Amino acid sequence: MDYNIVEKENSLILKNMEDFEPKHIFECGQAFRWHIEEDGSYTAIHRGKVVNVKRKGEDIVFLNTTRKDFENIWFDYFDLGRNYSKIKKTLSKDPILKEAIKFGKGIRILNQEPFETTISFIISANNQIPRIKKSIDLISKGFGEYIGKFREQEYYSFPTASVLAKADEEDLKEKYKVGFRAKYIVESSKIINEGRVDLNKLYELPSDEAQEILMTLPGVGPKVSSCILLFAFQKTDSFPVDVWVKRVMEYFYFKKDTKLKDISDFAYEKFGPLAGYAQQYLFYYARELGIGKNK
Ligand code: 8HG
Repeated sequence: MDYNIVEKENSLILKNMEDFEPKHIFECGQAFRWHIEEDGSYTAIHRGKVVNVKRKGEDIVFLNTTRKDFENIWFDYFDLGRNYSKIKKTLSKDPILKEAIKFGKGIRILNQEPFETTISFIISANNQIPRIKKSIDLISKGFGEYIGKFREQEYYSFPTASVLAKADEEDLKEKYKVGFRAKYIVESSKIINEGRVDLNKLYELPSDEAQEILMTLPGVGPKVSSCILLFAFQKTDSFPVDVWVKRVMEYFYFKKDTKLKDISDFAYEKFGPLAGYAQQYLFYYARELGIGKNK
């Protein structure tokens, strides 16, 4: 991706960034570890670093970081090596996607940490985004390491598998509000910690093989694994179908109740390796506008 970066006092400025909207990136459903500030900027935490991001006219301003961290960490996290204009152009051939993209035009799919993403989406099953965010926040404060303060808010890293493997299930249920998912969190952490599942291996595998391995973890089914594949491993052909995606797909394409598997097969046929992006524009569009909710 072509961009022009300028360093100014305590900030880095990416000039003329079209396909980058902090609100769309953080609020489109893919991530839970961000905080909206009074000035409308977003503060996020990733790999033990805290960054603040804001749109200012045509530019994107990064605060609380260095050029080195931008190049080593944030470039990859924000998927800046990818040409979203091209993705949007291809997907916009479909008239429904064209509208969804207009709505969420600045979405980028973040490259999040595998273990954190796995546990986060185990927590997401039959859950609501504000509650998912709350549990992840509590877990980080309770089990993670203190990283630092930004604008009076304290930030903690997400704990490692070895730490969560030793967590008490009852404690997770009561104090961290994860309900029935407590045992899945502890069991999956144990399996990962003992190396019975090696998350780092999944980067190199094709989506279906990586998915099969993820689904050996307790609490990880087709939907949860599709989210992990897309949000941590860049498997962009992955098309997670949750309630919102089901609704929006039925509303616009099927006009009738349709099985989850039929929806994801259809999406893969239609969008191929861009299915994951299509899903994200659709999820955000459906959830923000309540599409298909009262059919
Ligand atoms: O980005 C997401 N895509 C899909 N398809 N599902 C998601 C995303 N984010 C997210 O939290 N979910 C799921 O939707 C988890 C939970 O089942 C529900 C919350 O609205």
